[in-house]
Amino acid sequence: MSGVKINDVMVTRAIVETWHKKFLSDTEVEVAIVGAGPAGLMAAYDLGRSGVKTVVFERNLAPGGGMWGGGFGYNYIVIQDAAKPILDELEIGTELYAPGYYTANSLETMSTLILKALKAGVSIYNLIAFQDVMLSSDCRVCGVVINWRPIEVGKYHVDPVSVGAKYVIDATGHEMMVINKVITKCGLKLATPSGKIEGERSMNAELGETVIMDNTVEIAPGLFVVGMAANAVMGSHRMGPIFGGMLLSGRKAAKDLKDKLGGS
Ligand code: 48H
Repeated sequence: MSGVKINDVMVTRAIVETWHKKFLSDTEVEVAIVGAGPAGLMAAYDLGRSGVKTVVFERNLAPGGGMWGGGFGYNYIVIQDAAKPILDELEIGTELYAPGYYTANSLETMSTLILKALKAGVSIYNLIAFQDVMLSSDCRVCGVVINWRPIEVGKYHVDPVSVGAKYVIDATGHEMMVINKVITKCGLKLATPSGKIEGERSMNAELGETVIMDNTVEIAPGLFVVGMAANAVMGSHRMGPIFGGMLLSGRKAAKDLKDKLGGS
């Protein structure tokens, strides 16, 4: 083979220095998104392409959340009319199954979302777990506290680090990890009927998909909620493997945030 001889140590230095440089530039961002599922990545893509400095923290090795497995482990998802234009815009193939029901390959859909978000300038950090929020003295969420996922899994006593953000998005799906933290540790009142977590309701895709946009709100000062977490916190229904609402919810949060950031 021609060209420069490969030096093993140079490979190490290239990776470590490049990662550190990137991470240092991401310690203060406009929007920090916790969870790289479809809702979080959709929001990330829209924010990134609008020039909003956006970072995504995902605890798993692979971003993608619950989309890879489609429904029942069959790697296809269903999309309804309202969200079809998003797949067209992203050049993701769809097939009309019946009026109002499109199928899309879950691998194509998710890999496209990841790629589009990255190409839009979003930083995605995998293997990083959200552990806590940063709270300002006037009780506003103003960043995230993170640690390496293997440290969390190993239950090692290693203190986490903080990343500042003007806004944080809880995109952690059914688990609502960020919201749970602000409820238990910050005592913040949520923008829900009771001020607390209402809790997810059983399957009803029609109802679940109808209300998800209304449920996509600033749920506590500085904290937005998208996707399945939005329905879970508001006491709305789950919807199974129809994914249009996840994408529409991510897009709505990005729009609301762009309006807020533009105005601030
Ligand atoms: C870092 C974390 C942490 C943490 C979790 O579950 P997701 O795919 O979420 P959504 O809302 O984009 O999509 C929901 C959809 O996948 C789904 O489950 C549906 C439609 N269900 C309907 C039904 O009836 O069941 O992604 C959330 C992501 C995952 O990748 C997690 O690993 C990640 O968040 N995450 N990342 N730190 N502490 N907790």
